[in-house]
Amino acid sequence: MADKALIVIDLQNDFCPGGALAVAGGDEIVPLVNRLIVEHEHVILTQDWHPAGHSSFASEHEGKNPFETVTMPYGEQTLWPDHCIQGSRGAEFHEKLEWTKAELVVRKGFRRKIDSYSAYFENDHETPTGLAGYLRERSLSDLTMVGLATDFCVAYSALDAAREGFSVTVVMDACRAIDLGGSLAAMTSMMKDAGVRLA
Ligand code: VGL
Ligand code: ZN
Repeated sequence: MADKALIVIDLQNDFCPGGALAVAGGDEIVPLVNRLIVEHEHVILTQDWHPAGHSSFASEHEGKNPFETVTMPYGEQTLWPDHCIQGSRGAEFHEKLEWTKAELVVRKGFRRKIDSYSAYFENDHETPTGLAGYLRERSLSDLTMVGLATDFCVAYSALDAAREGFSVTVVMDACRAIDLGGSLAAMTSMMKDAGVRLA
C-alpha cells in the first residue's frame, strides 16, 4: 500500500522577504502550498531549527561572510546569516501557511556542529533525522515536496528520499530558490538524474 504524503519544507519567516535569509518570492508560494495541504490527507512539515551560535552561521567564523564556505569535519559547508533560531519569530512558519493539520513537524539543524539541509540526513550524510523510519512505518511512500529553498533543503530532501527508495515529486511552482553560484541548475539536474519527478 503506497500512501501519499505532502512534505512542506522550511516555509518559515526567515526564508521569506523581510527574514534573515530571505529567498526571493518565498512568500509567493504560500497560496499554492495551502491548496496542496487541502488536497493531501497526510501533511508533514519541516522546520529549520538552530541553536544560537550554530556552526553554519558566518558570525561563528572569524573573518568569514555569509555565503562563503568553510571546511567542516564532514565536508564543505556554506555559511549563512544567523537564521531560524529556536523559539524566534524567524523560525515560526509563515503566518498565512495553513499548517494546523500537519501530522508531524520534523525539526532539523539542532546540533550545533552539523547543519542539516535534508529532512532525512544531516549534512554529514550519516546522522538520520528519523523521517525515513517514520514514513516507512506509516506506509507513506509516495511523496510530494514543496517549500524553501529549491536548491538547498528541498533538493537535498528529495535526493535523500529518492535514494531511500521513496517515490518523489517536487512541485517546482511551489518552491523558490536561493540560487548561489548556479546551485539551482546544478541541483535541478541532480534531482532529474536521481529520478525525482519535477512537476
Ligand atoms: C536552508 C540554508 C540554511 C533551506 C536552511 O531551508 O534551504 N538553507 N538553512
Ligand atoms: Zn539553516
